Amino acid sequence: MSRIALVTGATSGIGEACARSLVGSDWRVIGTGRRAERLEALKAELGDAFHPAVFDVRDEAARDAALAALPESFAGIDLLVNNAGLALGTSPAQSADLDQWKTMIETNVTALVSLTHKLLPGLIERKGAVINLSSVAATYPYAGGNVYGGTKAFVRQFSLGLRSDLAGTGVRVCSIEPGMVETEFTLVRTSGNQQAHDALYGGATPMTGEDIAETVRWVAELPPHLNINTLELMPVSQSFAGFQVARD
Ligand code: NDP
Ligand code: 8X3
Repeated sequence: MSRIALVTGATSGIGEACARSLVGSDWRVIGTGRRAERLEALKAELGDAFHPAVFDVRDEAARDAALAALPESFAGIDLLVNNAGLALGTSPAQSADLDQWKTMIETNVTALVSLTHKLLPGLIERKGAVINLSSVAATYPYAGGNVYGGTKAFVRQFSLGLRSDLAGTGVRVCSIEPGMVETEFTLVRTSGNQQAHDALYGGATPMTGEDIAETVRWVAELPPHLNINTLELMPVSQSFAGFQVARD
């Protein structure tokens, strides 16, 4: 019998690619997101192995109703892929929009820990796995990354803390930390600025959602005695820059 994965944020980018990759590898996938029509299109493409669950991850009541309504064939989640997330804005902290900061924290941190808390008992029962989408922004600060980087550092450290708490349960936890992946990420971050999207990814050969999805699938399918704690990836075109110095 195939295993069951819940992938948050399956309407676009990395999560959508994860749904395809996992179904292609004989998983049954519950894919979540707010855009129902995107999930319905995936259902039409992937068939009975895919179950669409439409909810905002910040809305615990809607989430719980969707989980309670899972068909029998999707009950018993073995793998949680905490992928739904976003960056909003690139302004320095001193001119950033506080509401955008709150939305990032509510989505990338609060909703992620809440869903994880909800599913942990079942994951322990089934010796399952949690794969969290952090980012290189967790480790390498950059101008305008402020709260986004903070949320992703939380995701990384939460993942490591989970590993520690789950010792002896057989549950695996991995923090996946990608650099530049061409998805809708920059359009969301810049409120739909196509020029910003094109300028960031143009000529850079960024990673794709499929690249990250293959990594997620690989981590999920490792033998049960192996755990990848953290996994950082970048396109070859991306690397590190030096410190900045403000001068008089
Ligand atoms: P996309 O914008 O393409 O996809 C984001 C997904 O998150 C969508 O499916 C969206 O669904 C979902 N989502 C966002 N907010 C909510 C919400 N409130 N409720 C439910 N679903 C939500 O971006 P990516 O695929 O690039 O991002 C996926 C993850 O990867 C994020 O956590 C991001 O931080 C991380 N990441 C991305 C990198 C990149 O360079 N692209 C690099 C490193 C990490 P919908 O809008 O339909 O609700
Ligand atoms: C997304 C990668 O470098 O834009 O997490 O923060 S970055």
